[in-house]
Amino acid sequence: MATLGIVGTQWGDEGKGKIVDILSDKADIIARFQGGNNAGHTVVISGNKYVLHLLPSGILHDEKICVLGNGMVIDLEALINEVEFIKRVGKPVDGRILLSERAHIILPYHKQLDAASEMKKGNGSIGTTLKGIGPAYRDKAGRMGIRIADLKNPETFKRRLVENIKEKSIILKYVYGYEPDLNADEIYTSTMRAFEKLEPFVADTISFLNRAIDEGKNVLFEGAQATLLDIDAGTYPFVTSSNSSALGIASGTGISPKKVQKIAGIAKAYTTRVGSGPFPTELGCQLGELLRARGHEYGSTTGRPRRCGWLDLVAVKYSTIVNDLDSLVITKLDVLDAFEEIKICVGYKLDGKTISNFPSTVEELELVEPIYKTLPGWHTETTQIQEFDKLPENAKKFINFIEEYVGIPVSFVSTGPQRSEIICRT
Ligand code: 2SA
Ligand code: MG
Repeated sequence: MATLGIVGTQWGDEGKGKIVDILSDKADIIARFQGGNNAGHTVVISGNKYVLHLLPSGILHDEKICVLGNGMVIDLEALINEVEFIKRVGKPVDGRILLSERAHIILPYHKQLDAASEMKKGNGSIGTTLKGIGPAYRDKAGRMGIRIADLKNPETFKRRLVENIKEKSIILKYVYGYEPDLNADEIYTSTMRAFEKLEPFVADTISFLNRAIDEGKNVLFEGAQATLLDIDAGTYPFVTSSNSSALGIASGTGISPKKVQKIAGIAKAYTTRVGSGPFPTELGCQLGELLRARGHEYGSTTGRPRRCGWLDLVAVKYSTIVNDLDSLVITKLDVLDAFEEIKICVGYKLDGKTISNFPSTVEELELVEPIYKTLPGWHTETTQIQEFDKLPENAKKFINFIEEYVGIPVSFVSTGPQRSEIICRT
């Protein structure tokens, strides 16, 4: 393995958690490089469901080291709760979690600003998870952010906190019309108390990861959200505020791009999106509801119903190029078991012309009409199948069609939430 990145090719919730969990078996280290507790990665082991928001999915393997990289934004309380949860389910944590001292922290004003900004946008809201992610990254880019390392120096932290509270109070009051609820002493005390609990995990993860890779350790980079939610490559402004494609691996872990050897992209056999923004293959009808019901498509962080639609290969092909994917993993194939026929978007119509590229603006993407290829369904349960050759013919045709269109191999096909429900083709 050496170094392998795992990223979503759609709008998130492709099942990255399960795939990272499976591939963690061969890894020594699993590193998250962006995002925060907006993510919801679900792993099912022996019928028990674990939903992780901040810790890499490798945490469920006792002996693996899990890194929270410098590109992440950390809600300290959320991290403490997750560490406690991992301890409660009987997994060791000591020496296994490394929290980058360069990661930025999410403070109460970030959450208040997230809510205020979404409220003000009204119908045009992004549909964020309200975890304060955008405002925390805005402070990072604006050089106002507070990092984990700043908490080691209480004087610096206090000074920066007071400066931030002054600024944010004005914004909350005069831009958004909210009476700010920000008490510097209370925030200082609760943050320092939380930091005390997390201090044993704090590390210089850039040095650690570079050394580990040079020593030949196997490192898995776990993306959260996905390529179409990437701040640069995604459907801006309906994106998250980090580089959630492979573009973020180097900057979010502090390693050179030369050190990432392979990238695998995860694609669901259909498409979902949670939050606002264009979604060309969205199904508003009963078929969309059937996908939602069969795929249990509800946000694992917020519980919001996810929008559902057919597989969009124009989008997946675009992600393949952006990430220079080596292979694809197709997940949730079993959700399609019940369908008479299955549609796949193979092009878009825009202003009467056929296009095969993914537009750069949401205005154009709102206007495109999907061009579909219709394949016959297979009406057979695929969940117990563990060999590709044993899949129904039409399911094989579906996978082969994806491979041909995208031009890279499908290395795994996932047919259910359990670890064992996977077809490995490598
Ligand atoms: P944010 O909170 O600023 O990152 O929101 C910006 C956009 O990014 C989307 N986003 C997500 N999309 C899919 N899954 C995510 N994680 C959770 C899950 C989400 C949930 O696994 O289901 O529970 O609702 C995730 N996180 C962020 C978000 O919907 C906005 O469109
Ligand atoms: Mg998710």
